[in-house]
Amino acid sequence: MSNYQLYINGKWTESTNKERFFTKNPATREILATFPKGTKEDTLKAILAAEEAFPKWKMTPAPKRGEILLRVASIMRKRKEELGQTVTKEMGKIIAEGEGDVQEAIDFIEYIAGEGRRLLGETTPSELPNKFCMTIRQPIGIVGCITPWNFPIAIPCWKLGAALISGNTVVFKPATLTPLCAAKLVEIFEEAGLPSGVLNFVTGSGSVVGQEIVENPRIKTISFTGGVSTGVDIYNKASKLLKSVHLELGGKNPQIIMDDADLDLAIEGVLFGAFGSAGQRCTATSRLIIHKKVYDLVVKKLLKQMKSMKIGNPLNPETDMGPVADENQEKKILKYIEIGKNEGAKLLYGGQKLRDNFIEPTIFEAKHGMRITKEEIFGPVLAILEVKDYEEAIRVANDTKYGLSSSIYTQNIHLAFRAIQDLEVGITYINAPTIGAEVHLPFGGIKNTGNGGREAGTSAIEEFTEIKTVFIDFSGVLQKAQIQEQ
Ligand code: TXE
Repeated sequence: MSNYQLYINGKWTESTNKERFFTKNPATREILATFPKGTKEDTLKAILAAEEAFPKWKMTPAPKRGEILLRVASIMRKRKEELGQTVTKEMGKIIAEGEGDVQEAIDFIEYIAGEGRRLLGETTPSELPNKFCMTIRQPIGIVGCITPWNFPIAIPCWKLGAALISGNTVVFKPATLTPLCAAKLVEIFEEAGLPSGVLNFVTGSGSVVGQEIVENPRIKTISFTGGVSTGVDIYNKASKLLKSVHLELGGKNPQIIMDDADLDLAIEGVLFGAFGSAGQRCTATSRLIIHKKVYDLVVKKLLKQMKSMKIGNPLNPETDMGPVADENQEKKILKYIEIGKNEGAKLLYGGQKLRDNFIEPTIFEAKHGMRITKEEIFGPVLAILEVKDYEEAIRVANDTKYGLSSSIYTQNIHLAFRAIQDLEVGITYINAPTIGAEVHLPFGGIKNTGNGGREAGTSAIEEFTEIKTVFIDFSGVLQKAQIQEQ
């Protein structure tokens, strides 16, 4: 077991606090490593280090910044197996998904490294002669990245990669459940040659380290992924300082199966979407909306498939679903299973705790409007709903306060295109599950899923850059826009 430190100004540093917390394997309860409970003073040190490093990093040509990121990706590739295992041991998702988490990070870092040779602005004609107009992108300054535990390598890389290529320096606070993945990532950035102070890493609680990141005026932008109530709290506090805040919050993602769908494909999709990572993805399928003509058949086929799902050791490649992330997740998910039963939803499959942190994949036949069809459970619990036609399917799908991902299975091209138009979300899949983001496309949602921004793709750098508009007048005379010469 290792005892990790904070990483401030290019050095692994002791906290001002001697207290430590553990990170545990949710499948075995084995303690994996210990970390300092970072303090306000530690966070301030990290912020000052980032502030000092900023001018030089900002002036480092973006393609050079990209070269360091490419080295990060290359080291991650070499260590992919070990990192994948760390994800699985620390967070509990099955090993294929653990390695997938790492691969997503590699893909994004490679993609965003190339952005160092773009960081595109616009050029446009001026309304006046001999005048040139353009926009350039500039870094914002010090940014705070606060990340969750469900993608402990990929989500930090989405944020760190985009922040760093844009020329910002960073204070990074990982989730308290998954600091080991984060620390390994920081070691990789160090090994890749990132200059001291450009990336600073402080472990500890949201209410101490997170709060200082949010409330310290030196930090200009906050990038956060996590729960809605935390996101709203951060938004309220940071907005008082006019910080820009990017929030990536939850989902209540529907998969629709129309009567003409390839049912076997749709069922394969929902199993992957609902029970992958034990349902602990913001894009997890949590509502299955089925056309009445195929409802009984879909349910029958689905339940048959469920029986062959293997729950157990997530490091075993044969396992389909591992544990949930910790005892709080377990408690919350079991509470929702009780809520479902109490509000009259019919338990079709699962519903039991198998052992500590292991919950059976669970399916309820529900009525639209029940809490299990509205609130994010963030666990392996699927609510299925019967609808009479496409219009009702869309009405039910959209009647939620979230708006992240969605999916429709149909062979009817008219319905597919209507759904693209009608589903009120940030992401729509046709004939594919609600999960499966690709890093070169924007990721994010509407309604309570966030506050309008998108991560990944070309949108990634928007979060971390300021636009400067530039006018160059080479006429040699004073020209006045909007004011007519007499
Ligand atoms: O999230 P939190 P938790 C949802 C999901 C899950 C629930 C709780 O429903 O069950 O959130 O998970 C830091 N100021 N999602 O408790 O609390 C915290 O330390 C600043 C959906 O893990 O939102 C961690 O680093 N920071 C989600 C990060 O915020 C604070 C993924 C997220 O923690 C803070 C994860 C504060 N006051 C959870 N309080 C998704 N969209 O994928 C906490 N933090």
